[in-house]
Amino acid sequence: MTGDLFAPLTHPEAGTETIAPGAVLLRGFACAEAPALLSGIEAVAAAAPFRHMVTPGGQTMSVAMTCCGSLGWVTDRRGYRYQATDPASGAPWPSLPPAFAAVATAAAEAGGYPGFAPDACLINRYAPGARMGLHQDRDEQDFTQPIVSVSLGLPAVFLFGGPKRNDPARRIPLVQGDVVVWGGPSRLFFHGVAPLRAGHHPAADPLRYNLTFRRAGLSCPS
Ligand code: MD3
Ligand code: FE
Repeated sequence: MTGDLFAPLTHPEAGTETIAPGAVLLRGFACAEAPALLSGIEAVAAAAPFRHMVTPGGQTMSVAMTCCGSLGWVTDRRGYRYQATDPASGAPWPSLPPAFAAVATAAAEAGGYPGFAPDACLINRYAPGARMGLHQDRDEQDFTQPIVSVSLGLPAVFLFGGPKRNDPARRIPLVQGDVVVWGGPSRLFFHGVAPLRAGHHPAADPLRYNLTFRRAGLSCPS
């Protein structure tokens, strides 16, 4: 009964917006799954705690990160890479919580990329003031595979540039439940996140989380 009343608000296609060639914004796509996703983050962080990693240039990142899946993204003085184990413990990364893969695959399909099977999920945690400078995601092996991002907790302003670092960046506000599927020509576009503004959020006070689902290795390893 109430499900029927609210169906139009949660219907995936209702909020589908193409923001660049191959990039699709699904407003509110993961709203219903937010509690399960936040529980999943807690479970992952219990086994692989959030940490502030160091860039090859020696800067400590303001965003705290952890990973799950068969591969995790890491950075240290030696460079950026994916690896199967958590450098903090030497243990394999926790597996993807069940709710994670389901949302990523469904969102990718809604965005026009059926059959997406992520092998890595990077979990970013932003406290007020944390930011992510403009960068490309190019440590994955197959750029024909999209990246799916899910925003949780406090709102943020996403910076979305173009194929060149100097291309002007659009500012796109993202709130809890918003999902973006980045594929096709936009897959290698520069992007970042403006410094998080302080605020309160009932589900994640005072933090923002972002899940990025990736296919880091080859889809059909030979
Ligand atoms: C556009 N994270 O972890 S997700 C990252 O909100 C990262 O934490 C940001 O950038 C965050 O690498 C933004 C959105 C995103 C992810 C991958 C992209 C946008 C992208 C790849 C290509 C183009
Ligand atoms: Fe990125």
